[in-house]
Amino acid sequence: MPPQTALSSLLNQVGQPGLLAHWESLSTPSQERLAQQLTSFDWDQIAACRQLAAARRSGQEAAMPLDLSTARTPPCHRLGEATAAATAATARGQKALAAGTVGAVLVAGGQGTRLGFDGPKGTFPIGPVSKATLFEILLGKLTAVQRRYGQPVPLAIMTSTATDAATREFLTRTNSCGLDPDQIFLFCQGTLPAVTDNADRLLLDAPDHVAVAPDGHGGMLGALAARGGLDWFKARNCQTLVSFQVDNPLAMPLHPEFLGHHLLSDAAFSTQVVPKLSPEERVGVVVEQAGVTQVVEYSDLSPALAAERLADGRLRFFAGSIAIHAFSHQFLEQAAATDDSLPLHIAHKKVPYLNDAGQLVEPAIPNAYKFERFIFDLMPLADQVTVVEIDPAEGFAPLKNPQGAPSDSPETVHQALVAHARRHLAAAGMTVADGIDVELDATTILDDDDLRRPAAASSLAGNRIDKPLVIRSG
Ligand code: UD2
Repeated sequence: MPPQTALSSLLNQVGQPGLLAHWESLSTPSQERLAQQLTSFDWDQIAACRQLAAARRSGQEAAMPLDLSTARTPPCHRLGEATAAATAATARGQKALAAGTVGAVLVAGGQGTRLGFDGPKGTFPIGPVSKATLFEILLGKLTAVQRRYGQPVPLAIMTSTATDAATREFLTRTNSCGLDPDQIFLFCQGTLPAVTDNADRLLLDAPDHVAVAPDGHGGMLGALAARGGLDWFKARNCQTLVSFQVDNPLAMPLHPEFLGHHLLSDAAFSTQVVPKLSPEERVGVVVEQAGVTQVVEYSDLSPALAAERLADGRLRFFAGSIAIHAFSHQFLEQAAATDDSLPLHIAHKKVPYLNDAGQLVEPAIPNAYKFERFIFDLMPLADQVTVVEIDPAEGFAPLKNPQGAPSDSPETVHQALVAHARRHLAAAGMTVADGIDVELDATTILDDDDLRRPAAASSLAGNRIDKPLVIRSG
């Protein structure tokens, strides 16, 4: 532990002497905990956070809204169309999967706060019949890919300080949801301290701890690089990496046609979008302006711009990002080697803090700024960006809100999963009685081809399902 004088002089230098307010009353382990945290901070980065907070406070930052006057929605491939380009893309994606050159990154650092769930979101049970968790469904899809193509898909899972221990415990308990533990690289994202809304101070949330928050899913880039994840993928010959979010059990990150469009266009960055139908949908939009493609987050789009429509009735900015991105490994490596390749985003939040009397205050209104990085901000750095539009009924059912909410709730996700299963079973010639929940087993059913395999058919009597059932393939 550095001597107190060294810590005091560091904190004086960076204008935060108040962080040692309780030092004298701390036990030695607590002093060590605080000293460790203070010396691990990147104070240059914190200075950048404070500058951004000052700009937000003085209105300068907000005074520079995005000028999207000449922006448009970029051209999109449509997944599943019967075209020669789609056939070629599918073949290319399948080749990459069979060669084992594709890796995946699952961002699972968020807590289930909005969902009202106490635990990592990935451990939320969502399988309509099996009650399988989000992790089991999403990791199960990698098992299905391996069964089909004969190669494992190396998977990095990003946790945060809030979800890391519980996620590790869950993976141990579930035998890594059926994956080989060597196939998984678990890493914890970084944090950034909150800054008071006068842009002045960091806050203590315990006498021996500065209030910090996860640094956003963009933290994936720095943390993957710093913890050796990019090298880990390289050692496994993963030339393409696909990132996806833990809250979407319908996600199709390894869809061969998506991968194929990415590879055939030689893109550094490709992304899946769904048609945004109403201006209120909480998805960022992919826009192109002056040759640069980027995601504009929903909160950064003015209501008027979000509501503008094209002559054909679609929204002007209709390419809703669902946060499934493919990158070339080389592109991520280059971006990770460049300081500040991802900008900071700022949000005004309620952050509990210790007052001068040492009592914990839970503020009723926002009192501080939190900072995050978004992985999609790498898009403008890519020479070639490829956008692939998917049908949301096939690949997007996000779980964000608690039971009873009108959208993105356990009920709406349940409905979407059951409707998806019923549609595919019908296409395979099976009928499901009205009101019956059915589920396609993620680990054995990759696509309709698996529904034609004998074990699936033999689990049904006369091709009719009249009780809740998980359909498995042989
Ligand atoms: C995100 C996208 C939005 C749209 C939507 C689709 C952003 C800023 N917005 O909105 O444009 O694509 O998803 O569902 O990305 N996470 C971490 N660490 C963090 C923060 C988040 O791992 O520090 C993970 C989290 O576990 C989740 C994902 O990132 O898997 C998205 O986070 P969110 O639910 O806060 O994003 P949301 O719904 O505002």
